[in-house]
Amino acid sequence: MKSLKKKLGITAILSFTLLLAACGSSEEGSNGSGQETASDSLGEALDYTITGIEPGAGITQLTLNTLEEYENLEGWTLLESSTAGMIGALDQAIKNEEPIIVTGWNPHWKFSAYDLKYLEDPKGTLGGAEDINTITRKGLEEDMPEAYTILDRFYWEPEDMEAVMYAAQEIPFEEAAQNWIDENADKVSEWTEGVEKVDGVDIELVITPWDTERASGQVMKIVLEQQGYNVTLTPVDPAIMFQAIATAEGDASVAPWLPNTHGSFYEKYKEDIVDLGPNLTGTKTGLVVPAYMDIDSIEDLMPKK
Ligand code: PBE
Repeated sequence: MKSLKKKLGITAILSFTLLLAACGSSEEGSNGSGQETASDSLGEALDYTITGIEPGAGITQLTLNTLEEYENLEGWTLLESSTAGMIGALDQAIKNEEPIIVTGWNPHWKFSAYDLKYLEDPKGTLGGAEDINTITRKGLEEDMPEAYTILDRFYWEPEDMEAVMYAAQEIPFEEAAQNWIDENADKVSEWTEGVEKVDGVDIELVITPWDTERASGQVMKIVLEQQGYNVTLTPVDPAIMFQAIATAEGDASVAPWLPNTHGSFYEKYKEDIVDLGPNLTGTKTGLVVPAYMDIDSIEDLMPKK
């Protein structure tokens, strides 16, 4: 798919070369102690490696916890790289019909580009099904009641977010968000109805750097600009995002994935932020594999020999 190719920049190609180099060739055969199962050879084929994304992502920490919690994942490692690197490796594995296990989430276009499935997570150490919440700094309600009201009302569906994300594969996020707002004036007016306009008040939105939040962040930026605000949108790692809101360096965020993916940051800062609840429900994070792989659960994986 053309748009996919566009997304794979130099980083993806580089990471991907490294991944291939790291993988080596895997031999089918005896393990020396008798029978070798399909699961054993899967581990060998993958070099006992899960292909991950950015070190600062919530899902990276959850996956490291997962490697600790499941005894059968003894000897497995997480290869941290970038979202583009993960997608490059996934794309290449699927082209070659090879196995791969990635840290994945939705909404994400990889689920419409490829036939993928989540591995069952009986211990529940990965995110599972969760929400994206809106948080603000303390005092925002008093200082900027108009923005606070809009942020508090902001709620949309996964299909809305996906519409912006998918459009943004071909056009800039700003444009994709503006088009969505133009086409969904009724939804937007539910958030802004009766709210007074302001005259050039500065507000700082803090988001994370993934497409899901680039979509929601851009939409909220434009909605607040139409209301008269000067909006800055700053993408940072999840840990910094929570810290920025807790220390009032930033005013609000529409990006926390809760209760699990960003749960540890939330616990750390919950006394110092205001949680306005979900702006979207129905996200998911977990380990993701191509549907052709003959494995359904994390527990099907075998420890390294
Ligand atoms: N994600 C997408 C992020 C949140 C949004 C799942 C890659 C994370 O793991 O922090």
